[in-house]
Amino acid sequence: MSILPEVGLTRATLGLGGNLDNPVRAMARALRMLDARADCRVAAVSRLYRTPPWGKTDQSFFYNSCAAVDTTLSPEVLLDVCLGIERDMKRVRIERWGPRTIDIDILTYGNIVRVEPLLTIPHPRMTERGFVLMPLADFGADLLISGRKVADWLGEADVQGIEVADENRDWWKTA
Ligand code: PH2
Ligand code: MG
Ligand code: MG
Repeated sequence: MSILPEVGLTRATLGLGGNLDNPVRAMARALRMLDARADCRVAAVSRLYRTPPWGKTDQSFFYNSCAAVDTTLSPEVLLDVCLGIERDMKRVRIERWGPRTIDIDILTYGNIVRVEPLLTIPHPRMTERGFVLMPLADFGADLLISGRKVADWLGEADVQGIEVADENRDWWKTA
């Protein structure tokens, strides 16, 4: 990943996942839709992971990934864009933490910290989730979250059962 975004751009990181229909294709399409926008550029993408369901365990394995996006959008508008992509892709979500076709979460936005009902940054549960930390560490191991590096949070996280499903960082360009 390039060290710094261009002047005027803020680097946000996103967590993507899904476990219904074809989540890999859904994540790939979502990343391509973001990259195609004039106000967003995908600066880094993790490897692709297959992960055991977290929170609600009686459901299918997920596929997860993370991406860095350099953007001129504010956090609120970036969230709207991500929710719009979820909607365009006809996101199906049956229940909280349950099966879904695609989920796009803002993990970080520059180094801002905010707690708001609709958007808390950093993502409040990211430091406990191996399925977020492991892909994020592929390009953001030194990123600080609440004063600690992603790599350090990852060292304490439960990563049991998480597997790399595709080593190729360009998986999203073709899937
Ligand atoms: N997302 C959830 C709940 N549980 N488990 C895995 N493995 N991956 C996810 O993306 C995931 C989850 C709610 O957003
Ligand atoms: Mg989520
Ligand atoms: Mg979400």
